[in-house]
Amino acid sequence: MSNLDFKEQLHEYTQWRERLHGAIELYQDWRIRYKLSDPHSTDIVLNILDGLKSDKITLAFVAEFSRGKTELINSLFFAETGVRLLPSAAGRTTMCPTELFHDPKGSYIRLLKIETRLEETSLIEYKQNPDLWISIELDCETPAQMQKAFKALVETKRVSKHMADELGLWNEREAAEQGIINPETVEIPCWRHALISFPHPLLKEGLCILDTPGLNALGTEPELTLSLLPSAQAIVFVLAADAGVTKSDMEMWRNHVCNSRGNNKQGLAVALNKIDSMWDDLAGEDGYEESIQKQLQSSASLLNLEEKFVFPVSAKQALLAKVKSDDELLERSRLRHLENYLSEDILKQRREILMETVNKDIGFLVSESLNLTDTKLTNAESQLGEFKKIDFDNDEMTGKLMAETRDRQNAYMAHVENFQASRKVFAVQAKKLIESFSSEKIEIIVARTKDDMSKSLTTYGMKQNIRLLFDDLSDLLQDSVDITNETRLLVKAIHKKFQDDYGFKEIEPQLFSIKQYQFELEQIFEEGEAFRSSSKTTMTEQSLVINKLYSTLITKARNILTEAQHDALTWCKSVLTPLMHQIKEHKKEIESRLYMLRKISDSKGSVAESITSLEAELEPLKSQRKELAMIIKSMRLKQSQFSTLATAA
Ligand SMILES: Nc1nc2c(ncn2[C@@H]2O[C@H](COP(=O)(O)OP(=O)(O)OP(=O)(O)O)[C@@H](O)[C@H]2O)c(=O)[nH]1
Ligand SMILES: [Mg+2]
Repeated sequence: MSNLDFKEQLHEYTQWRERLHGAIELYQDWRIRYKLSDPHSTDIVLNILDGLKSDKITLAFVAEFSRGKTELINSLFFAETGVRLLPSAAGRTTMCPTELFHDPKGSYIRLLKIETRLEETSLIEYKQNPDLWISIELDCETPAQMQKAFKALVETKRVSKHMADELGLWNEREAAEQGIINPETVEIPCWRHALISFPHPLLKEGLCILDTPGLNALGTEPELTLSLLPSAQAIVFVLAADAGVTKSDMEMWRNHVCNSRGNNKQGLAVALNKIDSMWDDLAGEDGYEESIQKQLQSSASLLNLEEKFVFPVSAKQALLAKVKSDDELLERSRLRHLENYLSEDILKQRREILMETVNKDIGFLVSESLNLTDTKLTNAESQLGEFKKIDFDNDEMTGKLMAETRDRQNAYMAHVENFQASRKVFAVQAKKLIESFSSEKIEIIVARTKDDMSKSLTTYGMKQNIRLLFDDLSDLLQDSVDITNETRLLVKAIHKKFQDDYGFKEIEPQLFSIKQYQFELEQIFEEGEAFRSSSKTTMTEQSLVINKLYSTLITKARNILTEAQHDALTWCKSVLTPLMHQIKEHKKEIESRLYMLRKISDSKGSVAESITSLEAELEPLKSQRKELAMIIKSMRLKQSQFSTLATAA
């Protein structure tokens, strides 16, 4: 498979996403046209549409320095420029995490000064403020100019040992291992982070690439391990076949790669790079193959990963082969297998994840729309059937029907009153639920631990405070669990009442659950634990790193709780909507029945006319139902949710 195939697959994926977006837009139009939209469900639909529009596929490349990450990125994605676009060389090259993507606003390199590590501002906040970055414009027509501009990524400078220490970039033990003892100055990267935007076809399709420097950067930049890597769809961990799995490769794999996936190995692949260096003239082709297989097996076993996710490659051969259009060399580089995995498996997984979100958020709304449309159609059909059978010349019979319908109307008024009363009770409970996530409660906890944190004199003390923070946040969520349970019971009881007492169609209310947020909170705590206990951070008293870890964890925890509150609010506002729709529908049905009966009893001659008009009313309902069925089909939602669909299309 060539680079073009990855491009084609990505293109196909983008088209699929656009089709799904189009289908959901059609559904939203349908809801508006048939007056079935309400502000909260519209919010849900618009959110999904936004998410689909801004969806990106992020591939992260992680490894110790000099394993060949950058060379691999060049060979996978940028070979057609004909140059080694991103700087790759022996020794430490890439000095700061680098994100490559396409921003329609322009082509640039943005560099964030290393000194910003001293500020409390998070990377996410910096990203929202381009003025705080050094910006270099890119001339995308000339790859050579771009190649030159990219040299900025490897810039370093010398600063005093004190300054390096303050920035969290001085490691006494590591330096001693390299024979550096008490130096006056230390070499550090100039930049903390780089953002590169240019209109490469793959990047334009929504691909983002994250190139990272070795363990040093990961160990000192918690936001990278805890935010950027977990949000990547795939992480390619690069090993050098000639070096095997070293101690620091292992540490990185465990603490930064596996942890960032919450120990779920989905979307992880290992590139066993530099296989060309294993070539031995004396051993020949068989010996070469044998040593690659041996290295593959031992790497997979050490990393505890299935062998099919380990891809032996030679990035160097692949880049050269692509630039020189040498098919034989490309075959020898074995890049094709890794490309296949990225384009097929990763894109397929992403598709499934998106579909799951759409099913979860839109599925419920669609199924409610379908239910309501079905009810309307069935009612209209049975009313027509009934009217056709009635002997309208019999005044007594017509009177009886009128009286019966009026009774139904009175019963309906009772439903409405009952519904309003239930809604009031629910509103009180809902308020309690939403307040249980209130940001004030969170900020009190954060302020308390922050104060303790500033008083901590040791790294150990600071770490203990992080634990306390999470214990308090977990307790807060536990309170919400109890309130959520009460609320769920209430919602179930309201629905049961309308079903049992008034014969309403069964509605399975969507129930709010906070398990997901508890899980997410636990997970970031575990990731934080792993990060703080990784040997890189325990080796030295890195208060700056711990402080950064603390603020990264707080930002993440705050986001989770804000999301929980937002979801609770949306849920509270929309959970009774299906019931309300049924009540409204019921009202319309009774009114139309009364109207017809009155019309018929006033002028007996128009019975046939009334039946014709009832028949005519059926047609628009049928087409409303048919349109919906087509939209559902084009969305390809999980069919099990729509049991009546088969009869409609
Ligand atoms: N023999 C051989 N050398 C390679 C291969 N891939 C990369 N290299 C060399 O290994 C060195 C390091 O490659 P880089 O791509 O800069 O490695 P990196 O992982 O990005 O390193 P840092 O940016 O320092 O973290 C360079 O001299 C490359 O030419 C390969 O497949 N075979
Ligand atoms: Mg590099």
